[in-house]
Amino acid sequence: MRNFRFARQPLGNVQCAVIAAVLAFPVSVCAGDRLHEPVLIVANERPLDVGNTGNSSPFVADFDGDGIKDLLVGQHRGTLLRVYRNLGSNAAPKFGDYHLFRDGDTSLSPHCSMIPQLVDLNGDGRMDLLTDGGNGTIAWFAGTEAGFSQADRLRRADGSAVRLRWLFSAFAYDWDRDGDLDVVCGGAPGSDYERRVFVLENVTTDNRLAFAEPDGGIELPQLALVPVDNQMPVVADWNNDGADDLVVGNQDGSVVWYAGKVRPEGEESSRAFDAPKKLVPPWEEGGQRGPMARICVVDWNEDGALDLLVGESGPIFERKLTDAEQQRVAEEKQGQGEDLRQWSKAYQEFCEHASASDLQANSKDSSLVELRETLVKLRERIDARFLRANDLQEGNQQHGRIWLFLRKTD
Ligand SMILES: [Ca+2]
Ligand SMILES: [Ca+2]
Ligand SMILES: [Ca+2]
Ligand SMILES: [Ca+2]
Repeated sequence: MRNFRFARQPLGNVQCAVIAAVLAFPVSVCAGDRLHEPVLIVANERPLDVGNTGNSSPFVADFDGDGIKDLLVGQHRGTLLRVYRNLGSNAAPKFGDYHLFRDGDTSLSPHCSMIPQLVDLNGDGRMDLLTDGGNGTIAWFAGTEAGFSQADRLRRADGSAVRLRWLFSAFAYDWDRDGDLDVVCGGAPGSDYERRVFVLENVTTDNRLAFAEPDGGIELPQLALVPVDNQMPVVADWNNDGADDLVVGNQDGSVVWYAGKVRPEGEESSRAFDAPKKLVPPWEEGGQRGPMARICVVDWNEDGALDLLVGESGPIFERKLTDAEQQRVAEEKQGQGEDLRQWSKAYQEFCEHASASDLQANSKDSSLVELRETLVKLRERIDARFLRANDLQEGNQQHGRIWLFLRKTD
């Protein structure tokens, strides 16, 4: 991931346009005294909104490797991940249409939320994608020359999948400072790690990515003072004092900051944190912004100070599709019909061929293997079309917008 913190440029026209566009949407959210009032991220000249069941989860990174940061937005429904390529610049991002990560991948559990982090998890020089994997697992897609591989689960040293009861979120960071990426997790209610942040240590050996059992949980001062459930911790040096801090998004829509204590020179002490400070207040009934603060800490406007992007599971609204979206739905439905016809033809051929051939020799029959592969590919394409069409529905839905809290620098 590129570091966007150090270039200093003034607010560009696009940023001003974002703020201007948002003035049309009255905002009643109070920010902490070091943050500006929030504005909504805009795509195609209207507020970006994943709709459906909301649960928007932002992450900023250079997805396509052109040196300009892009915006990834995970959502819950259909485990979809939107990729908005930045059509502007690093200091003044601008977004239009999105495409879906892996074009509507169906290899993940339908019960997981996409909470994306683009990071080189296995240290091979290519960006990988880390996300919630559903059912207490953590999924990752290894970056490859051609894009990304199918999802795999994070695994223990014995090869079994890491599975943690009611895990909520995962963020890769070298927590123990030994040069490899560990995974900092937030717990969900009802779990052993409720209201806790815990770490899975990277114990990779012989290039086989592996993680240890969770530690006992990080003792955070006054954690109980904030109504934290479903925490989403990220590690960042929020106050730029050289010590890693924890910035934690919470189910109630609040975001809190635990400043890391600066270690004395040369001392390898464990991590310690100051009492939390509230960066963003909880959501309010009847307010503009919803709960479920999934967060990304990034210097959005390249002024040298870290800013905050916050997703939501927002208020209900009636979604209407644009002409372009209606056109896409029609295309997906037509394509699905064609794919289904091809699938049933291939299936018939497969059955005829299989019954005529020696069962023992089936596995070596190259035309049968080919037919089987065709069937699998068609099935994947049909499922992906279904996901994409399902994402474009009208009617009452929850907002899933992205709120930008810019840092005050004066
Ligand atoms: Ca990698
Ligand atoms: Ca480590
Ligand atoms: Ca710090
Ligand atoms: Ca900034």
